[in-house]
Amino acid sequence: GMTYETLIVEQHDAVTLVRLNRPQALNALNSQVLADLIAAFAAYDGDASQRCLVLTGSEKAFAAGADIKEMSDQSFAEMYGANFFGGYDRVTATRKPFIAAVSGFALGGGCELAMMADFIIASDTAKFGQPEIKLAVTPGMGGSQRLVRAIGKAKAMEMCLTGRMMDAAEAERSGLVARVVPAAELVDEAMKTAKAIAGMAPLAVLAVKEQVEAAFEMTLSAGIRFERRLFHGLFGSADQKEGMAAFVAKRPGVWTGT
Ligand code: CO8
Repeated sequence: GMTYETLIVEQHDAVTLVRLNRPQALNALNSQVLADLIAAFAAYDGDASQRCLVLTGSEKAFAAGADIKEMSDQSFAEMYGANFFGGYDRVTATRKPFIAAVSGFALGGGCELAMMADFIIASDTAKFGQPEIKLAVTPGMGGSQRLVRAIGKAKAMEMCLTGRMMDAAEAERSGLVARVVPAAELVDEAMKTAKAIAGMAPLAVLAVKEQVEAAFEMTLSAGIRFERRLFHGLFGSADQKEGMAAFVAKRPGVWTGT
């Protein structure tokens, strides 16, 4: 497999496990991390044997934000000219599912990276926050948009204006995370969930992801029409015939991805 400077990437059957690995900087996201993530996600997307991806950090930190030391001296011309961190659009462009498994700090860009995932599973030690305001800047990797959609205006605005952290219990209550599990079980639980998704019919998995994402981009009536058309379209797949026949025969379905 490929090796990366800032990531540890493993394939476990049909699941890719990606660990952020800059422990000396609490996994702060610098340009090398972004380059490595782009490459790892492109490899995942292009490998038909891989059906779900788990992105995690360490027990202490998922990621403590964009790398402040790398950004601090940059000018407007450098940031805007290079479209600094615009490359995260290539991470979110993957059509296949991706789960963030978050333990410890998920701050600033770390919280924003977690929110790029299809959903977040958190350990009971997870702490989410958008502390950029304390550095006299703002969220810059989608936080002001995705946090509002995830937890609503009141909590999102409060978090971005004060920089306060939200613990795992509040994150679950607020809808930011799908589930909270004990820290020691986080990666196992996320991998188990990923394996379950990886065992579903691949075309249906792609379609579900497109449908749910459409809910954030479309009007309700357009989104419902889009959903229905994808549903109709799956009746052109062999796996739909197999899935429904298997149900009637009371046996597990066997998918071909066609
Ligand atoms: N960037 C660079 N280095 C960092 C970062 C970071 N975000 N976070 C931690 N580190 C480094 C520390 O500098 C320290 O390094 P050293 O040992 O060389 O001094 C090492 O990691 C360990 O950190 P601490 O000693 O601070 O560990 P503590 O346990 O005392 O504190 C905290 C942990 C509370 C997480 C603390 O490290 C902290 O507050 N970190 C910064 C959090 C933050 O402000 N994050 C937001 C950054 S800005 C951002 O993410 C913008 C995103 C949008 C960019 C998009 C551009 C378009």
